[in-house]
Parts: sequence; structure tokens; C-alpha cells
Amino acid sequence: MRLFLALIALPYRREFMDVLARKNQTEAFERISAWRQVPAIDDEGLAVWDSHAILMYLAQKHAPQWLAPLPHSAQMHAWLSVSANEIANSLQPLRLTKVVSHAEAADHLGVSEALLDVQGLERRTDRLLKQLEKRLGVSPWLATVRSVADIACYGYLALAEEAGIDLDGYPALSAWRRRIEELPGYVAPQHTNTKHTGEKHGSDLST
Ligand SMILES: N[C@@H](CCC(=O)N[C@@H](CS)C(=O)NCC(=O)O)C(=O)O
Repeated sequence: MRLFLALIALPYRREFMDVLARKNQTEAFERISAWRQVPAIDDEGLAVWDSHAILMYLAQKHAPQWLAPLPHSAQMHAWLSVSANEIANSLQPLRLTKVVSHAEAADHLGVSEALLDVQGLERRTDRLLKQLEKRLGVSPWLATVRSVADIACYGYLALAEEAGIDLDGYPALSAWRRRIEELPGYVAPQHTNTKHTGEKHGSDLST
């Protein structure tokens, strides 16, 4: 979200929400985010939640050049869905297991520590990376033209190294990352380098 706001040069005020410490579990936050999840925005009294809904909303309101026109709009929605499903169920939780303790990751994902299937997450991440490499080997952008789908998917791909992934074997995916990083206004994601101890909570889980 920070990245898209920077790319479209839209001023905003940011508030950090510490979800690992469950600071999101309040009725006040629910008024902005129905599921009490980050990210969510308050645009002069209009609450918009879910990263994909926010990207679409901001692009429609301020930056229509980031919306793929027909027929590519179908691919844009498909890749937004990949971000919400395949990435959210592979690379995103895999990274979590590396940047916080396994106990915290399991707690955040709503499973017992014994059921935290890191190998399963690695397998799903591997499939995701292969699909992305295949797509980006034939198209510079996920929806053929540059769109909010690239930004949605980039968030956790930018942090792949934090999930213990080396993208050396994925040249098309790496070139796509570099294309995004060369866009005017680009800001790098905030990296998390230390494991949580259980006492200190400050990891920014949303991109
Ligand atoms: N589909 C939502 C998912 C958001 C989501 O899962 N947010 C997580 C952090 S990355 C969260 O707020 N978790 C806290 C909780 O569920 O209590 C989106 O893409 O914005």
C-alpha cells in the first residue's frame, strides 16, 4: 500500500497497527476495517478495507492509468486473486514463519504450533514462483500492461529473501521486480530482519 501511494504521489497519514500484539481487536478499528485486519484506509470518512479493494479504489479515484483496460482487465482481476489466495496461502505465511517465532506464526495463522506445515508452505511457494516465472517470461507485466495486480503481487515477492527464498533461478521474475523498483516514486518495502522474542511486537506484517 505504501508503495502504491508513493507511485501515485498521494499524500496520506500512516498509523501503525500492531496486529501481532492484537491491537487491531477493537471496535474503533472495526469501524474502519470490518474484519479488523490491515491494511485499511479512512478516506475522508469513507472506510475501505482489503489491500486489493484499496488498490482498485485508489486507482479508480486517482490513477486510472493503473487499471488494465479490456481485455486485459480479466488478467488483472485474476492476478489480484492470486495475491489474495495463492500468495496469501504460501509465500506470505512462509515469510511469517521466518520473521517471527514459530509459536507467534502459528498463533497468528490460527493453528497449533504442531500443525504449522512449513514444508507445505514451501511447496506451495515453489509452485507460485514457477507460475509467476512462466507468466513473466512471456509478458513484462502480469496483466500484459502495468496494473495494480503487479503492485498487489509485488509486496511479498519483494520480501522473498526474508522467506528464505533465492530468486536467482527466476530471471523473468527478478527482471519484473527490477522493473517495478525502477518506477518513478518507488519506495522499498520495510524489511524485518530479526525474529520476535515474544515480548517485543513491532513487525509490519502488511506490505
Ligand atoms: N484479504 C486481506 C487480508 C488481510 C490480512 O490477512 N491481514 C493480516 C495481516 S497481513 C491481519 O490484519 N491479521 C490480523 C488479524 O486477522 O487479526 C487483504 O489482502 O488485505
